[in-house]
Amino acid sequence: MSIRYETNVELSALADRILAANRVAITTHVKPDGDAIGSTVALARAIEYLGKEAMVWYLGPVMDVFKSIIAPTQAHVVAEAVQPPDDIDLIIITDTGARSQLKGLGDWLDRHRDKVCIVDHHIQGDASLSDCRLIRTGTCAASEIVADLIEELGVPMDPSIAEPLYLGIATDTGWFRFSNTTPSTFRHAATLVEAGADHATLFRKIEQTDPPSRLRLLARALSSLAIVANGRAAVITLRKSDYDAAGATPDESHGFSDLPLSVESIEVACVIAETNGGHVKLSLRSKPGPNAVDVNQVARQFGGGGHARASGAKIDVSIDEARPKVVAALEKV
Ligand SMILES: [Mn+2]
Repeated sequence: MSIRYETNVELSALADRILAANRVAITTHVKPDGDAIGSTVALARAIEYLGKEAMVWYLGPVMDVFKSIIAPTQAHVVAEAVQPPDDIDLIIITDTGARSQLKGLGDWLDRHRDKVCIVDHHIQGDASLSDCRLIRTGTCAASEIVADLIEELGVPMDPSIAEPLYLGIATDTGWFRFSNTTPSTFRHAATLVEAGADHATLFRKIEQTDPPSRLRLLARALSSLAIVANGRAAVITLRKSDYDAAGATPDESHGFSDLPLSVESIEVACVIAETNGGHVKLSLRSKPGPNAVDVNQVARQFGGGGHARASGAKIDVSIDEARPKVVAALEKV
């Protein structure tokens, strides 16, 4: 019988586990985002304040923009030859409870299962990872739960803890625009700004760091824009030659698929990008609402998938073959 992925501990019980430990390892999901970085770094600093040892372990590359947030806290990146130690008292996983997001640590987590606690805000996860789960699906970010945990621990909120927590809350809510933004989100944000989180500097550090090549690539992307399906769909085409001319790497077109949605009539947008291997990558986005297009269904037609509002696919044809097929699929939905 499988156990449901539900909360089963109180904040105070998790705080007691931390207070009883001396060496605490903290980890989070692969390719850590702002919430993953913010919740782990803040928790590590709070645990160090209590005179205990805290170590942070990340899976996959840490984006450069986060490095100044993490320093001076020591963070390790898991690799074949770099594994977390076994002599620890407690392991805290934040912002996920899914094995698929923790590949590379599975054996270590299972070996220490009775020491593992989860702090998460996602609906789905694997309860088999831990019997100590603090899951609040109504919170906007794991960082919001960690803020409460730090208060419960009696650690004063100083700028070095407030800043990463604010980062987690701000990035998971799209800087307070997404529907997961609640009155509690604003209350936490206010507390963190009062404690010294410099929100304007953080925004600049995280959101205004593009290289010029990305803007040059955007110019080429927008000049390829085609509006189809009676003005309801947009298609952007990016060829290998566009990346080369802009001097941009493949990941620099990240987020372009959201841009056409700023047009009132456009319900669905797709970026068709030629990859280095000669394949074609589709990124699909749609707006919420009564006539929302399920882009997961569209991506599935091309062997991909994802979510109803955001999904993607990789296809093994040339970009000139792919484009009319994508346009036809969008015309249909
Ligand atoms: Mn999160």
